[in-house]
Amino acid sequence: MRIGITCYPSAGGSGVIATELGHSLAARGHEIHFISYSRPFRLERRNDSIRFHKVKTVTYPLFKYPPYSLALAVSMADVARNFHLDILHVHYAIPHATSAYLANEILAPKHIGVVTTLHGTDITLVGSDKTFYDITRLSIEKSDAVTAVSRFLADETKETLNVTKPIDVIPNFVDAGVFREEASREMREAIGLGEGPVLIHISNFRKVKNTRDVIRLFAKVHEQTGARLLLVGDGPERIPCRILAEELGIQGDIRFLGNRVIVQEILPIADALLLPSTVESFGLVALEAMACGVPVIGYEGGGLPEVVRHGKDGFLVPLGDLERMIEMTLELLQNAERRSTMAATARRRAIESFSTERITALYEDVYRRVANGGDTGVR
Ligand code: GMT
Repeated sequence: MRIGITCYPSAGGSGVIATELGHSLAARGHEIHFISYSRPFRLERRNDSIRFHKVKTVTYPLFKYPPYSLALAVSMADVARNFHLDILHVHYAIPHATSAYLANEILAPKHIGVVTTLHGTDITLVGSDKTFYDITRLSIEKSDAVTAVSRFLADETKETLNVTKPIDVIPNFVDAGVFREEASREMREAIGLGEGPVLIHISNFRKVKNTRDVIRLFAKVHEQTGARLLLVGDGPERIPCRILAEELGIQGDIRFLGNRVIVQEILPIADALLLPSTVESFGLVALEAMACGVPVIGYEGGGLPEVVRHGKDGFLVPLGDLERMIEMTLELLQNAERRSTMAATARRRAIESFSTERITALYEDVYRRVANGGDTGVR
């Protein structure tokens, strides 16, 4: 098939999944066209059947906000027409599903099948906000198929946006050949870690990630175990975290590593991943950690329990119960046997339930269903 994919190209789970799906579909013989304002950060130049189409916006003194969504709609229609796309798969509802809807209005009476994948914050934070509510709902209803990365997110979308459209649950995936258990001694040394346990947190340091809980937890756990903490990523909460670490006198045992594209080199060094988000629709980083044999410790809300099974692949505690999270982290770090059983179980689950091949096949089923379901495909 000829498939157009639109996603946010910057670092983030939805962009990672869209890009890896593109790689995987291309490897299975499909022709892939990425359409976005810049090249997705993990998009490799390794496959001739993947092309990138840059959306150009114009600036004009009248435009306080350049209308990217409109330029994207025009690019989508252009690419669909010129490359005879069968499917347009958009990741993140806002504004991508809306642009796809407009692209079809441009192409009418022809119609290209639109598959919208919901990733989380497009519904739980942004889409349900009054400003975008109506347009998010409309764009979802107008998609030919809608998928969500967890059952939690599918239910949440139906409930908060009053959506009637059926939503397929297709979980995220990980390449367990890339995310592996072997930790590199050199990397450990390069980061300046001595012996002893290591905790890791990876995120975009937004409020929803509760990164200050990571620092508070670490202060207690460090006291009893001498552990080190790796913080990967950047965002608005990074400086407040630094300040808090200084106040608690633990800044010397924390490595702020900033944004890293190749997290698979760092993840296996850790003994546990801390993910105390208020809500994660899925928690892709948790799955990546599991593939590396790193148990996950987090709050039990949202879609995280669909990925991490409490007591098997890690520990999930009630939202806000930091004391319990500290206890669980200590239990894990102080019990080598328990940790290694969990590590093996977590990796096995990542391979068996969330493999790239298995999940790509689920998306292919949706594409086929949409492409065969009526007047779809631009010829
Ligand atoms: O977590 C973020 O703020 C980024 C966001 C994104 O769109 O990249 O992540 C969402 O999509 C990921 C990929 O499906 C999920 O793994 C994350 O759980 C989800 N984030 C939230 O629900 C907060």
